[in-house]
This record gives sequence, structure tokens and C-alpha cells, in this order.
Amino acid sequence: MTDNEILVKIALCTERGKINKASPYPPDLKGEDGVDELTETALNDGVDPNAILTEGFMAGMSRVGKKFSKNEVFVPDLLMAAKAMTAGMTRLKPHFESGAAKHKGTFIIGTVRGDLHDIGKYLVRMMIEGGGWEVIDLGVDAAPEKFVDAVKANPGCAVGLSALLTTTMVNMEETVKAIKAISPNTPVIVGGAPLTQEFCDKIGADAYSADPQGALDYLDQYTAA
Ligand code: B1M
Repeated sequence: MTDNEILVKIALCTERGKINKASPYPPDLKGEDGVDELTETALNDGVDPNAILTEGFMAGMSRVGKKFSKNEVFVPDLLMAAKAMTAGMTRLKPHFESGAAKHKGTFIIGTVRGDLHDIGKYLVRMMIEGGGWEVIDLGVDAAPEKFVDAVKANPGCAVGLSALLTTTMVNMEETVKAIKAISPNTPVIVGGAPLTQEFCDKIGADAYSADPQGALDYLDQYTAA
């Protein structure tokens, strides 16, 4: 296989959620190599780790993310793509640590104080990781101080807040204010089922996104500006 052929295959397997050879999903790719084996082969063949990230994982995640935004695929499809990408990322990680592959920047994400929902946050995290960002996940029920400490430790980062409850979305305001008080230029993106653009504007966040792809698009525009 040429470098280009293997990258096209990695992108396809990421998009389709084909984790490894043993994985029975999706049925039409049963018995074929998945992202795990293809990434190992690519690295052994000397394919540039940055190309594996951008032309493999990012290309696949971008396609599935756009389809999800248009309701052409659903949460399980996104979860499988995220799992497949995670398998490949595990193989690529040592190359990031050695400096052979570069991140676009650091994104800190968490579900706000009082809120234990983390499935949506996980999808946003995976999409943004697949978009070439280093992601620090503060987990669920994350207090404003936790975000503030993470922002202090990662100058130049961007932040994402998730909330699923009408009773916890109000905790976003306090978190946004705490972040802006120590770092006014840190972009803060908010999302979660009960949120609206109007609420985002009201609490002084920089962007609202209804889905993971929108959050990634905002981050990419922000870094390009
Ligand atoms: Co909860 N829950 N829950 N729950 N739960 C909801 C949210 C609810 C709508 C159910 C209902 O009543 N119909 C309701 C909220 C009502 C409201 O506030 N208006 C509710 C409630 C009331 C509660 C409890 C209070 C119930 C109780 O104990 N009485 C309790 C609260 C616990 C707490 O958080 N303190 C509770 C508990 C739970 C479980 C623990 C059982 C479980 C969470 C498990 C987990 O996450 N590990 C749970 C679940 C699973 C749900 C539902 C069924 C599904 C949520 C989900 O994962 N959706 C939900 C009802 C429903 O939505 N049908 C419900 C799938 C996920 C992919 O979507 O999270 O919206 P979502 O994320 C989307 C977008 O919103 C966006 O991208 C994602 C992908 O498209 N997005 C972002 C999310 N974050 C983003 C950030 C961004 C950008 C986009 O930028 C940073």
C-alpha cells in the first residue's frame, strides 16, 4: 500500500468506526484491518505521524462530524468513530510526546459544577482531539476553580463548558466570569442540550455550539484569525 492509500483507509475506518480487525462493526468491513492495525502499519512504514493525524483521523472525524450535524448519522456512529480514533491515537501518542507530531493548541473541557452528564462532553472531546487539538478533560461536576487552575497551567488554551440541566447551566456564568477574570482573552465555548445562543451571549461566553463539529469549527477559525 502507498502512503496515500493507507491514509485514505485510516480515514475511512475512523469515519466508519472500524476499531480493529476483531471488531465486528461495521458488518461490511468484518475481518478487515481497522484503525488500530492500519496505524501500526503506517508508523512501521515510516508514514509521517502528522499525516496520520491530519489525513487519517482528522479527515475521518471531520466527515462523520459533518454528517452528524446534518442528521445523516447518529450518536452511536459518532461514538464508534471516537472509539476507532482512540485506538489509533494510543499508537500515535508516543510521537506527540517525542515532538514528531504537533497539536494545534490546548482545549480544556469539562461538565460544569453539579452536572454529571458526560456523554455529550465525551463526543465533543473526541471530535476536537480528532481535529488535532490536545484536550485536557476536567471530567464532570467541575467547579469554576478547577477551570481556573487549568487555564493558569495552560496559557493560550481555549475552554469548553458542557451542561445538560437547566439547573446547572446557570453555573456556567460563574465559571465564565472566573476564567475571564484571570484571562480575559481565553475563548470559552459553551454547549449542551438546554443551551441557546441567547444564553451564551447573556453569560459572556465567546461561542455557543449545538454540536461537536461546531465547537471544532469555532476553534479552528479562532486559531486561523
Ligand atoms: Co439526565 N437528564 N439526569 N441522566 N439525562 C436529561 C438531560 C433530561 C433532559 C431527561 C428528561 O427529564 N427528559 C433531564 C434534564 C431536564 C432539564 O434540566 N431540563 C435530566 C435529569 C432531570 C436528570 C437528573 C436530575 C435525574 C434525577 O436524578 N432526578 C439527574 C441529574 C444528575 C446530575 O447531573 N446531577 C440525571 C442523571 C442522569 C444519568 C446519570 C442517569 C445519565 C447520565 C450518564 C452520563 O452522562 N454518564 C442521564 C442521561 C443519560 C440523560 C439523557 C437520557 C441523555 C443525555 C445524553 O447523554 N444525551 C437525557 C435525556 C435526553 O437527552 N434524551 C437526560 C446524548 C448526548 C450525545 O447528547 O449530552 O445533549 P448531549 O450532547 C450533545 C449536544 O448537547 C452537544 O454535543 C453533543 C452531541 O451532539 N454538546 C456540546 C454537549 N456539550 C457540548 C459542549 C460544547 C458543544 C456542544 O462545547 C463546549
